[in-house]
Amino acid sequence: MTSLLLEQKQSAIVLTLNRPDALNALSRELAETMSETIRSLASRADVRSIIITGQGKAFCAGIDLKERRQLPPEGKWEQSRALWRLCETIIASPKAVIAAINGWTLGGGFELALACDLRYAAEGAQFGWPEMTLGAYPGGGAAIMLPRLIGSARAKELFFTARNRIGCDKALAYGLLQDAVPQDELMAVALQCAHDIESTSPLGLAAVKESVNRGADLPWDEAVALDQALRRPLEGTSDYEEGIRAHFEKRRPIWTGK
Ligand code: CO8
Repeated sequence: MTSLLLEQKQSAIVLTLNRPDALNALSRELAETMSETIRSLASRADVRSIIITGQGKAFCAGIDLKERRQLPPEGKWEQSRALWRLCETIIASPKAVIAAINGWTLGGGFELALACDLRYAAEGAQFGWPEMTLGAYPGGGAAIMLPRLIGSARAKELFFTARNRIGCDKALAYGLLQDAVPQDELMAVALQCAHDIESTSPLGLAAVKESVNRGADLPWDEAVALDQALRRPLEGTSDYEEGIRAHFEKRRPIWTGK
């Protein structure tokens, strides 16, 4: 049984973590396969977004602890690095990456969701950091990503306290989710979002994603310089002309990514 399913739905690729018997825990192999798959989609003009979801009752219960306990220290480090490389690959992808979160979203699974650009959850999803009670560390980048998303005080509360497992209400209140919807509507909502993304230009989306991801933590002048450097080349592209032409011709633009 393959641990990662790939299905194309119009301009979206749905990647489904398919280890339901292990609550979709991330083995090193699964993390590396996901990274390679997401990287391979970067140059696909027919793909505008990637939806990540989980098979069964979990989005992802974190790093594979059964694999982890068998590994020597260097192997444990490599397993953690595979997870962090997966998060970096998602953050660097020029595609919009949407998490469609069902059920348990723990540790590395929460980090996987945080690395995505947009997060929709099924009501009943649970989020948390078990590694804080396992004597470990949220090593998939949560200590970096979470404070940037929700502020350091809230991030510390989630890391430090017994309240480190939260439901959708709190995740919504903290701005971690775009929305929480009934389970049977989750994929339709994620696909609608993917459909909405189709109307934006691919080059513009990739540039604005990079500016938001990198610019937020730069001093103002550097952020402006980055913003201008990303924006300037777009103005010479045929998609830029097409966007304006389509506006005046009152039709949907036909993007080429050039
Ligand atoms: N790894 C491997 N197998 C898992 C994992 C996991 N993370 N989580 C669940 N499973 C397996 C269970 O062992 C069980 O398998 P089996 O049937 O063979 O015993 C099966 O999935 C179903 O699980 P449960 O029977 O436990 O299901 P419940 O509904 O009773 O409980 C829970 C669900 C609460 C989610 C429970 O399974 C649980 O606590 N799982 C562990 C969660 C966890 O601690 N995840 C790891 C977090 S640490 C992490 O991700 C680190 C990221 C960064 C790396 C940096 C260094 C730490």
